Amino acid sequence: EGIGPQEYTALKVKVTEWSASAAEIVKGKIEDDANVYFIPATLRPETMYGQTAIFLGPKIPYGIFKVKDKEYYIVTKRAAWNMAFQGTFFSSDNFPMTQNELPMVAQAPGSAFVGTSVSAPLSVHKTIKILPMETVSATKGTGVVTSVPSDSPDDYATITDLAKKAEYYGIKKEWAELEIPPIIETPTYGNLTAPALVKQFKINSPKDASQLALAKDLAYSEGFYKGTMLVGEFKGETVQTAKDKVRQSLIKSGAAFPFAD
Ligand code: A2H
Repeated sequence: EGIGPQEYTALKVKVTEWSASAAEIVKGKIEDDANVYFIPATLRPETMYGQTAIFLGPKIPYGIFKVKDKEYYIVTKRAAWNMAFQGTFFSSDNFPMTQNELPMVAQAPGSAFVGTSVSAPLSVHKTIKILPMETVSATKGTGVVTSVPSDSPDDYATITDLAKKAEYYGIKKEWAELEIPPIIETPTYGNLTAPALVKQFKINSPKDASQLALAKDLAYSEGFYKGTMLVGEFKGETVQTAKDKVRQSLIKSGAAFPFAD
């Protein structure tokens, strides 16, 4: 972490129904039959079966960028600019010279999209919701984070807090209470590594940064070096071998693309 560029997997999470405020924002700017995708950047593609929500920073501005005919991505402007240099959505003849030339059709804070329904590749849940996460960094990845509470202590702490204070966050409690499916078995923490660690470290809030950093390191190394897949195409294989296979499979099917930060 922090050394050299991160090689993420950028996942295409499709909008199926806009929240009321998002519907207002896209009105007249996006064709009714266009496909719009939120693009979370992840370092754990093998956990995508366990996605239960997509997190946006409520105060962070997100752009809706036209990638090609009838296809749009929602990411930070900074991420769209990075993608431009990685050939994600421009051919050489329409390459933007400045950030202002990016094909952005609308811009809104994350809060405007909360409640939007999306369909995430590989998730056991057919539909998941856009939810707010205060700790999202505007300057990392795409600014969009997919929530995998089974294996990410940050995600588990956030989803627990959202369910506890649903009214305060202006969401429906059930959006934060989708079933958490076990994805990876580890010898020390069982099949729900993140909830086990959050409990062990007595983490009560997503802002408990130092304890979460510890839990995150343990979850990552235990999962990567000792984990076994419980679901999906590579069920029974070690995480070490399955990780890149899941990634390649997502990329090959067009559900994801490589993204460096
Ligand atoms: B990971 P690194 Cl299951 N702000 O994906 C905050 N967090 C962000 C982010 C942003 N702008 N962009 C990406 N991330 C998260 C899955 C996952 C992740 C699991 C376990 C651990 C884990 C599901 N969430 O990350 O600082 C994303 O969450 C622990 C490191 O660039 C991404 O991978 O190394 C990871 O942080 C990238 O963090």
